[in-house]
Amino acid sequence: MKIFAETEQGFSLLEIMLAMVIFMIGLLGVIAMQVAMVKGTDFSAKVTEAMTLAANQLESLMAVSYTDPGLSDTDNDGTNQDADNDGVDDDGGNFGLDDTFNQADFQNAGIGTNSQFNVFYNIAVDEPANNCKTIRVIVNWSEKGIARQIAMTGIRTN
Ligand SMILES: [Ca+2]
Ligand SMILES: [Ca+2]
Ligand SMILES: [Ca+2]
Repeated sequence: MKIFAETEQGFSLLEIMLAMVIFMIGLLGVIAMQVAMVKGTDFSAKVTEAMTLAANQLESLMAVSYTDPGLSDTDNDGTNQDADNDGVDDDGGNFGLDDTFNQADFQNAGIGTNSQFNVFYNIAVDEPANNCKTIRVIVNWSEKGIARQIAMTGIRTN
């Protein structure tokens, strides 16, 4: 009887340690989940800001006059690149539309929250058809050392 009473009384050290380990594992799981959620919201906030920056840039370029200096192919890699008029860049490029940094027609580096976004845009003249300009806005930023980029394209008619 006394033996029964002793075994039923409380938890053994092993049981307590086991319970603590299970609790810790559970806690770590919760922490990991929260970290992942914070990372997720942080990333989507950046994507949202990048898309807003791109949309604003594109919107202002859609609003200016067709001959505005801001709508020029400054380095000329998006003009007269399609002599056979098939919509494909004859020298195998992409009318310079995907260019960033010094290769881009325009750049506005270090803007937005923490100056972490770079906005670029390129103009292809008479693409995809004559009297049209293709405008591609690219926004890039670095996410924990990984380069991220979004792009938005618009077509202006004369
Ligand atoms: Ca260009
Ligand atoms: Ca071509
Ligand atoms: Ca270029």
